[in-house]
Amino acid sequence: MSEPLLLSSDLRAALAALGWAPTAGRDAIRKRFQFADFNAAFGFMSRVALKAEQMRHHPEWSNNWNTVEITLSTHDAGGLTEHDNQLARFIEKAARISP
Ligand code: H2B
Repeated sequence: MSEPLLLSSDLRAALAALGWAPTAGRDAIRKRFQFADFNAAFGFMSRVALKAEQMRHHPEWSNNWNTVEITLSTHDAGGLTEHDNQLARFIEKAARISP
């Protein structure tokens, strides 16, 4: 399977407008999400985990009580691709429905 092309600057700008910041030293984006409590944070992670497994595209992430930090990049392509754009958009929706 060939990897998708690296993401266009327009899509990168759109993700930046949603709060996804470029990371230093590699072609990836990151964002911190905060929830009411651990239950909400873990519920959010569960929804994202199921989607990631379905997509076979997995976030690099960490959780500390009500906070989830997520980095997205396509390892096989060595940078940001449409997979990251799709997963970031799903993550935005999942964050909106998590209390
Ligand atoms: N996730 C991410 N973020 N990037 C990848 O390149 C990637 C992945 N590759 N999840 C997938 C798994 C691949 O290793 C398996 C074999 O599908």
